[in-house]
Amino acid sequence: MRIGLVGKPNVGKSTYFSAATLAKVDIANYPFCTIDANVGVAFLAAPQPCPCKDLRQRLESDGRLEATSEDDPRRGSICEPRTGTCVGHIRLVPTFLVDVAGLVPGASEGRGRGNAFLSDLANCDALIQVVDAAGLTDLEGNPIAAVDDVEFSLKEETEFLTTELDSWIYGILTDGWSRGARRVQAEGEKGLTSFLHERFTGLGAKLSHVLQALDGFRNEWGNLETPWMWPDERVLSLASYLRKQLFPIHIAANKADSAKGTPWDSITATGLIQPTMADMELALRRADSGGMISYVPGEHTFSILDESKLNPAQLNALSSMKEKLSLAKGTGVSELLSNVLFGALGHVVVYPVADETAWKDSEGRILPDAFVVPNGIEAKTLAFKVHTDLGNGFIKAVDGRTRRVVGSDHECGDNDVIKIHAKS
Ligand SMILES: Nc1nc2c(ncn2[C@@H]2O[C@H](COP(=O)(O)OP(=O)(O)OP(=O)(O)O)[C@@H](O)[C@H]2O)c(=O)[nH]1
Ligand SMILES: [Mg+2]
Repeated sequence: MRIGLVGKPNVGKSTYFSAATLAKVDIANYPFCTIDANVGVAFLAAPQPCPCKDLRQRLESDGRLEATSEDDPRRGSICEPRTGTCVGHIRLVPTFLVDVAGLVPGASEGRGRGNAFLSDLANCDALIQVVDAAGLTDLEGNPIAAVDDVEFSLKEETEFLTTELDSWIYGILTDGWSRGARRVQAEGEKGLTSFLHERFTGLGAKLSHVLQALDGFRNEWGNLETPWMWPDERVLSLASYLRKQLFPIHIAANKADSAKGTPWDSITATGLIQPTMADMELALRRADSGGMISYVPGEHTFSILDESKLNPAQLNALSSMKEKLSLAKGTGVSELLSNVLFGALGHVVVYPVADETAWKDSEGRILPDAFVVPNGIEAKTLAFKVHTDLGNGFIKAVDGRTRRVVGSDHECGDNDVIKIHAKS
């Protein structure tokens, strides 16, 4: 899974990226600070408690494990994650995040960094547009004292991104359009569907995306015959329907700490809208990894570990952050990522194991892997994700909770523990 952070320059994309991945990247109050896209891994809490919670209960009631001791640093977790961590049965699972260079109006015609960064978005499953809810920058990202009308600037900011993406898709579409039109002439509607599917597979298009886009497009414009006669306006509209399917856009109304009121309420978007304070999230995570505070991303407060080690200025800064954090009910950074991944994209977490009873892999590690996959993924597709050999040799799977044997088309759901049997 890959989530792209996009938007005009100087809104806080790199700050958001750095806060979520703890990667060191350039952050500065001027436009085009980021030139090449940064790619990193963000760890997010799985929607449900790790299955090691159920496993612990089972082992405890069988008398094979002592109850969790008060001073257990892992607060009861007994799994051994290969990537990510699990404390108190909160399992952190990975997702890729891409921090893209700032986009300016005209990017699809090559302004700013032009098509280069549009292609950085090509493999993203969803986009988060970071916008400046405080109105401290103009449309090109130059710092200004304050915009006159934040609601208007937010409207401009969100509209320009969809316009740029639409024209980018339009460019790809018109590039081979006459060939596409000829296929419709020869094969009818199916020709159009397969032409679009082929044209946009490079951008991650699935057949379902194309069919859904065509559904909406047909409702607005009527039948799909004679595309060679369509005016530009109609082709552009098709581009827009495709864009909505390929790149659903969610909004991070960033710099919420410096915003007056709640201007994000005026944003109209098809996706999620979440006020965020990327700057604060970054400061809190750094203070946590530096041992100054204890902060769990997503929570509405934090605790200072040893007040005697801090000077009055640091204590003051922390107390003001604490107040803002509790007022805003968190920084919104990981909340939005989780809502995009598990809510909007409908993904779930599945735990493949080699031993369906002990929930271990072949080396005896408890629940080592957590896969983020589409809800309802079929057992055989999951097998391929774990290892090509498991997919190719797939015989059957066993549900680790019910111990029922299931077939290749069994649909896996959230928090499932699955053993896959394959020919070796
Ligand atoms: N007040 C406030 N400032 C923020 C917040 N997040 C980021 N900033 C500031 O906004 C400025 C731009 O941050 P960057 O992360 O470099 O922005 P960007 O969108 O990556 O910019 P480009 O790479 O130039 O496109 C920096 O001065 C940040 O400290 C926030 O939540 N609140
Ligand atoms: Mg940047």
